[in-house]
Amino acid sequence: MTPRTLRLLAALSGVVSAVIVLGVAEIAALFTGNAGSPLFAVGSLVIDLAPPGAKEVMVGLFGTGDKAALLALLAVIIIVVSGLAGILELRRDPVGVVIFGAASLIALIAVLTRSGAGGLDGAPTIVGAIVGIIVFRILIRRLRAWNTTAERSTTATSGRVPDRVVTGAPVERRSFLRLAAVAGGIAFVAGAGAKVVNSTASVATEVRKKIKLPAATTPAVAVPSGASLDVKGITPIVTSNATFYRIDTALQVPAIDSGTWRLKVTGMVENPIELSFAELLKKPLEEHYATLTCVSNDVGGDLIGNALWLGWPIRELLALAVPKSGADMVLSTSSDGFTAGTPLSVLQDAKTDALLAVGMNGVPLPVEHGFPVRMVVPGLYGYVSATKWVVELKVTTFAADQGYWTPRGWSAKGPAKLESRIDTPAAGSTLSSGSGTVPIAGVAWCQHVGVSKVEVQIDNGSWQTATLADSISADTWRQWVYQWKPTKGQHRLQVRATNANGERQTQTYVQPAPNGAEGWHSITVNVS
Ligand SMILES: Nc1nc2c(c(=O)[nH]1)N[C@H]1C(S)=C(S)[C@@H](COP(=O)(O)O)O[C@H]1N2
Ligand SMILES: [Mo]
Repeated sequence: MTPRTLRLLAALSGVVSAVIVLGVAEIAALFTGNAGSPLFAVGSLVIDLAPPGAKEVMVGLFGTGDKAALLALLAVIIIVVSGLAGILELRRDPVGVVIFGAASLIALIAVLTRSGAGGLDGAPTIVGAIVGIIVFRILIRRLRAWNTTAERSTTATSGRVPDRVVTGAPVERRSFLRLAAVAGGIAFVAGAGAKVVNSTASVATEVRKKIKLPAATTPAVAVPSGASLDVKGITPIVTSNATFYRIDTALQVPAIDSGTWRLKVTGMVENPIELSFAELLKKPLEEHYATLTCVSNDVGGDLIGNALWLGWPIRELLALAVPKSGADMVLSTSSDGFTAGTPLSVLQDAKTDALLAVGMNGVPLPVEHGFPVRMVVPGLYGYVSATKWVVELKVTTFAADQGYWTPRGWSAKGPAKLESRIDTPAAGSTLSSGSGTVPIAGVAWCQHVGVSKVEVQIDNGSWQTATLADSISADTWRQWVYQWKPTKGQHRLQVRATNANGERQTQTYVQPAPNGAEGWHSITVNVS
């Protein structure tokens, strides 16, 4: 066997053993639940430890694509480290075993430091590591045996056909390859299957199907018929659950059984409260339309949606808890450890429909949007208010506590900013000048204040006032349209909005970090 082949096979032994560690752990996690999955725990730990700069690289507040990228990166690291462990173990044992042990220990720490993890959650990683390391040792031993015999047979045959019989040692070779293929193959297939089962939030999905939400005691205002403009390509006034943007740090969606869910109100309160889902559904629920935006939404971006939320006003819950004087923040915590710091005054304000929401567009919250309960606070960006899978509200102070994104470079407070967006025509599209007028249309929003005016500018022309659709409420976005008579050539279309306080959107571009993007959305179109 050439040194190169030998090294390659040693590396392969390492990688196969890593697959066994993870596969066995994943199978064991079928019994402990997803929290026991080392891959999931390490990935989540990396997300939480990522420095603010890395987050910018991995895009915004972690969209779905970033998570796939993160998992791919983890896979590469695992392959490199385990391959290296194989090579080193062959050269001098137990160096490789020590590397495997250390990596497993890191995974174990990641598992046990996850929010809500219990001691039992460490079991899959330990079982996986034990099985993987045993197979690893056997593989390396068999590889050595194969190599020794191969060397001997090479020496023995060197006088005759030196270049062809290098692989010799059929028994040793077979016993190595068989173990690597069978153990690695089984661990890979069964582990991948278990991973799928572990990551589908099946408990929550099943429980959710059986829930029947009560009707709202205070129904939402009806959507005025004039709220939706008849323009092709404009954003629908209400966003469907299926198309509603999703932003969270959860590598896998938390699966919560609403039957065992509890919300604790803690901290600076006279009466700590614990609330079950059944108790919550018995409260006088209200339904409100509200437009939710992500602070990462760039000018012209689509991290925004408008839905009908059903829930219990948070101010009523706080009134029962009775906050102590001096408190100025509510730190809400998700079951997965995410936190948001919301001004107490906003949550207590009688004019702000801040909800402990259980319903979204007429159905129980979709699992990925926070089932069974989330917060929705009109007028604030999601990262400081819209905690999904919420399990605790701690009444506290901005001086004493910070939400998840604050130490990561985002402002402690995040009121949503006035913005507007052109939906149609599409940027870069080509229109024909023969078709009379072309609608330039889109949405504008300034949650909790409202939009009073939208203007459109073509090239360097004067600003034209667009027609505003009716608004549902100040908490929701508003559609607008301007009928344009295009002339041949390339044109720049620009939009700006004015809010109900008479403040106009500022022109200077400001990037999303640390407290939301600013600037006028502009696009270029061609007219032929
Ligand atoms: N548990 C949890 N809740 C969370 C987040 C999160 O990462 N974890 N992200 C927040 C952010 S940044 C936004 S913009 C909104 C997005 O809610 P959506 O995914 O339902 O659109 O959820 C908020 N609630
Ligand atoms: Mo966000």
